[in-house]
Amino acid sequence: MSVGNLWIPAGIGIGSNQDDPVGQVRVALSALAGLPESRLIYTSSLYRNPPMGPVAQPDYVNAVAILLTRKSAHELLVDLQALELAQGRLRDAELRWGPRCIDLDILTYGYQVIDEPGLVIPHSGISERNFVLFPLLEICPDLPIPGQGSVSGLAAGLDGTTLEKIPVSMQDSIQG
Ligand code: A4P
Ligand code: MG
Repeated sequence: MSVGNLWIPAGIGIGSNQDDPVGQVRVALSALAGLPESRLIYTSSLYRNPPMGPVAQPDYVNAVAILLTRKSAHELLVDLQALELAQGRLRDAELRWGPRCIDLDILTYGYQVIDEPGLVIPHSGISERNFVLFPLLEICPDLPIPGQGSVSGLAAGLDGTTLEKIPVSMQDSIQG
């Protein structure tokens, strides 16, 4: 169900560690800019960083974006999964926490808190993920993470030194 004329700010997390991650993240940012009933208003830099979690895998490239959207959170999730599919993500063949060509997560959706089997907002683990909070800090430090505080407050408790900002000038000339 759309939310009528209301434009809701939504934080989107973008990650890739397969098949030219820098290129994958850039394609995803362009695709987000083309979503119907949504407007891409901010994008962070791209950050290379080591994989989090139990699976040994290549480094990730992560970024975040802020959309204004008239879609409901559930509709937005459908849109993001369609973009993942269009970029060649084969979810069924993947390991949980394993490598992927593109992962698009809803980090926040306005002030909403949703805890359902197929949709958890704010995205679980946000408070421990430097690759989410530092890119958010770059573009919207005051963004509220409902129930948890602000981006700047949460980022203050994390180490950002494992994140390497990828200069725009390098993005055309490097792979992976
Ligand atoms: N789902 C529930 N809530 C949400 C939400 N807020 N946004 C459901 C998006 N999806 C949400 O997701 C599995 C299910 O989560 C979906 O069907 C949806 O209904 P998925 O994308 O198919 O599977 P996944 O990617 O394995 O799960 P998830 O939760 O996105 O994985 P994580 O936790 O993001 O782990 N290390 C670094 N440095 N950077 C990374 O980006 N990513 C992962 C993946 C591991 N390590 C990483 C990174
Ligand atoms: Mg995901």
